[in-house]
Order: sequence, then structure tokens, then C-alpha cells
Amino acid sequence: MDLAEHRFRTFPGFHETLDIGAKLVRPEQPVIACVGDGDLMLQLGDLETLSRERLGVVVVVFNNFRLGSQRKRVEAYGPVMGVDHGNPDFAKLAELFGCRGYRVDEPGQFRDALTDAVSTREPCIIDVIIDPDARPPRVQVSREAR
Ligand SMILES: Cc1ncc(C[n+]2csc(CCOP(=O)(O)OP(=O)(O)O)c2C)c(N)n1
Ligand SMILES: [Mg+2]
Repeated sequence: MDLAEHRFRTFPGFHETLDIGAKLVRPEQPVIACVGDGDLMLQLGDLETLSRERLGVVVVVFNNFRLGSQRKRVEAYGPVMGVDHGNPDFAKLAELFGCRGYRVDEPGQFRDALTDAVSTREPCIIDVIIDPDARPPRVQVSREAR
């Protein structure tokens, strides 16, 4: 699959709406949502929709236990507050909602988790624990893919 042609970017609190729509329109295509932990926390209720409708969306959570991008701004202007937070175990939380849950602590575990999650065609959350200080690589997105 050519991700460059099929991906779209959005902002916190909106991805589930788009994922659900994408899966409803193209039920045979894998839908993989890559989100931050803060983003997921804004829309946990949508996991109930994924579960109830049995929509096989795979949600990959890049979990750094912080609002990382906002923290960078806060660090530049003064005392750091309100940007670090505890999270529940998202894999267990997924199961409480009736979804499948995976936890990835090591990079080597990710491929198997993603392969398994996509193959189940069930709603899945993959909780990927990442280095809190890691910065995402800069990605060029063409105007057509935006
Ligand atoms: C509805 C909404 N609330 C707040 C923001 C401001 N905002 C932009 S990025 C961000 C942090 C997102 O944190 P996370 O999803 O954990 O991603 P990280 O930066 O840690 O990778 C916030 C709060 C926003 N853009 N939209
Ligand atoms: Mg985060």
C-alpha cells in the first residue's frame, strides 16, 4: 500500500471520527490510525463505537506520557507544568472496551503486534511506549495527501 497516497493528517481529538468514517466507506481496506497518548485521551469514548460496530480499525498510540509537542513550547517560555500526565494501560483499557489490546515496550515487538492486529480485522489498540524525549522525524506530505 502506498501510504503517501492514502494517509491524511489531523489534529488532537479528531482522528477517531475520520478513522470510523474511513472504515465505514472502505471496510475491506486496513485503516491504521497513528495517534499520541494525549490525542487518544481526548476521544476515549470513540473506542466504544469501534467496539460496538466491530470496526476493524487499528489504533497505534505513540505513548510518551506527555503532551510532547506542547511541552516543547512550554519549556521555551517558563516553568514546565500541565504537560506531563499518567496514562492508564491502554492495552488493558482496549480490552475493557471490547477491543483487542497490545503493548509494545521494545521496538522489535512492533512488527508482530501490527501484523497480528491488522490480520484480526477487529478493533485494536497498540500501546507503543516511546522515549519521552524522542522527536518525530520530519515528514514531507504532498499537497494531495494533506
Ligand atoms: C482539541 C485540541 N486540544 C488541544 C490542542 C493543542 N494540542 C496540539 S498538540 C497537543 C498535544 C498532543 O499530545 P499527544 O497526542 O500526546 O502527542 P505528542 O505531542 O506527545 O506526540 C495539544 C494539546 C489541539 N490542537 N486541539
Ligand atoms: Mg504524547
